[in-house]
Amino acid sequence: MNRFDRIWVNVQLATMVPGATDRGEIRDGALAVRNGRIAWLGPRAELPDVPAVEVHDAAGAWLLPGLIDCHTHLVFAGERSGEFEERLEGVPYAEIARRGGGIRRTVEGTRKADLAQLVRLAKPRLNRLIGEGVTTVEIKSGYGLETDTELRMLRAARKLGEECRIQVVTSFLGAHAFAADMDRRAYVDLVCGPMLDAVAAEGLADAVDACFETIAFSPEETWRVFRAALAKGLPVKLHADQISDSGGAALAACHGALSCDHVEYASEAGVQAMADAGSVAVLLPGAFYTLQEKQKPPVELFRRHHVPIAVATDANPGSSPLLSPLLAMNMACVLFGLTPYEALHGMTVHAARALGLADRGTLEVGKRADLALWRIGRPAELCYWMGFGDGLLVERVVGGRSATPASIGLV
Ligand code: DI6
Ligand code: FE
Repeated sequence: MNRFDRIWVNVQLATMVPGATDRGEIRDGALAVRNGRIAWLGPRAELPDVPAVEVHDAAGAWLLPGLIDCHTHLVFAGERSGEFEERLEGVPYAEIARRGGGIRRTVEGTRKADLAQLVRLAKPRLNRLIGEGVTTVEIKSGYGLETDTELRMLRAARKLGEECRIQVVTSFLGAHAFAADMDRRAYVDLVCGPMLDAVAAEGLADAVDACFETIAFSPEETWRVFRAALAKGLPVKLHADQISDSGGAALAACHGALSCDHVEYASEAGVQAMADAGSVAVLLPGAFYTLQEKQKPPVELFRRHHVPIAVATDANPGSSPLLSPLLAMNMACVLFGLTPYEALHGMTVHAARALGLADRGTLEVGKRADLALWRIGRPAELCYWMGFGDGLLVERVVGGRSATPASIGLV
């Protein structure tokens, strides 16, 4: 066995392997990295006698897979604090949208921003995720609602990945809302035709998302978007059953969706369909909290039908201005009743699955060496503290290379 690039010793390992004995925890362990991948892990006493370029004494800290935020709208211009005030005064989200607020307000600002501005505006938001140990982030389009801006948003997302030492997965969300200046059919024709053609031709999207709701895209319109995506070889995911049981989960599942997101109103039939399709339920407690929703997602049904549960920030200027993955996990526990370990699986192994990524999300030999080292007494602490994430992070590693915020200039 030839040399290792790095070894951590005197470290507690939380592997995040679902169903592992002792919840996948290895005390007084060691983990070795070679060529950007995990090469060995286990009890320190069993560490093979192999030379390493660097050996790090972790002083008893906990090593977990880097966090994965699998649902964000991080790229946009402007802010909507005014609507926040209106909602606090009792104006419903749908009424704000009817008045031309909501997504369309952000569309106006995003269309006016060039690529450099979109990157500059998103970077501080991304820094917050990085400061809490995120090593992979999903970023959607959806604030252009016309081809040039949708493309510019996805290019900005890719550029952020290059500049900030984080893995970025992109989702085309042209079907986020309807453009104000064309009728529904014309807009769906545009999304399924020229827009998706341009996105696919430039390789800008890793998946296609849509918003299926009574106040958004209909079943037929969503079918059209999904068929067009699958015809391009792109997997699909869906904002589903967020404010009503519209059968979104079942519709997404029958297209083999990677994930169904929000799903507060998912029915047992929809959950069963997700289980049959292997779709992940992505819970977005930041939107539930911000919109003061009352209907919680059917966590007990997801458990009973063995539907993997992921957790994400849904970072966006309207329904979820949340930029703390640790607070998202705390909310998933407190508001939705997840256990801390379910929430941790939700931002590691299940989040990877929601993005169709099998090469990350657990500490296992062969997986990407995307890691986060934490100064905590037990993994559940990551779901317990609120607003202290960057105080707990000791080191962040992307592809085997240290990428701690200070070391990459993100402070
Ligand atoms: N559901 C949401 O919570 C976001 N989009 C969606 O379909 C809201 C995005 C925004 O308000 O800007
Ligand atoms: Fe969203």
